[in-house]
Amino acid sequence: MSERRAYFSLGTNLGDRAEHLRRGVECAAAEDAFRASLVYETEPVGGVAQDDFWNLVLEVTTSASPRELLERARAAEGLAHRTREVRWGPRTLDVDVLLVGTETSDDPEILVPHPRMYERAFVLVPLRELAPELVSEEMLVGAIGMVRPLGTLASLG
Ligand code: PH2
Ligand code: MG
Ligand code: MG
Repeated sequence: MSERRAYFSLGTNLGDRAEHLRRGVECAAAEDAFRASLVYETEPVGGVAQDDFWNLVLEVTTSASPRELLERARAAEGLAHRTREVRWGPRTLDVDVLLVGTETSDDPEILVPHPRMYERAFVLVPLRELAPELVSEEMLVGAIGMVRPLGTLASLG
C-alpha cells in the first residue's frame, strides 16, 4: 500500500488534558510523518452534562490500513487509562479514525469515513485547518457545538 493522508480526532475532558493529547499524538502517529491542528476548547456534544473538551485533529502520512490505525487509536487510549462508563461521557482520551485517504471501510469496528464526523464542529474546524479542501464552508455551517482555539499543543501547560 502506498502512502496517503489519514486523519484522527483526539478528545479529552478528564485529568491532564495537555498531557493526554501529547502522548496520544505521539502514539497515534507512531513512526509516520504528522501534523497536528491547534487545540480547541469545545462544548460537549451528545447531551451528557460534562466539562468542556479539548480536541485536535492529527494528520499522518502513512501506508497503514484502517485496522492498523484503529489499533494505534486503542493503544493511545490505553496509555491514558481510558475507561468506558457512559456513552459519549467524560473520558481521559478518545481517539477516533476519521479518514484514510479516499478509502472506505464498512467493518463495524472501524467505519471510514467516521459516520458522525460531518455533524461535529469539534472535528470539522480542526480538520479544515489542516486540509481545507476536505471541509467546505457549507459543511461548517451545518455542524454543531461551539469551538474556541486555545493554541498549539506545545504551548499548552
Ligand atoms: N466526543 C464524543 C461526544 N461528544 N464532544 C466534544 N466537544 N468533543 C468530543 O471529543 C466528544 C464530544 C464521543 O466520542
Ligand atoms: Mg469519539
Ligand atoms: Mg471513540
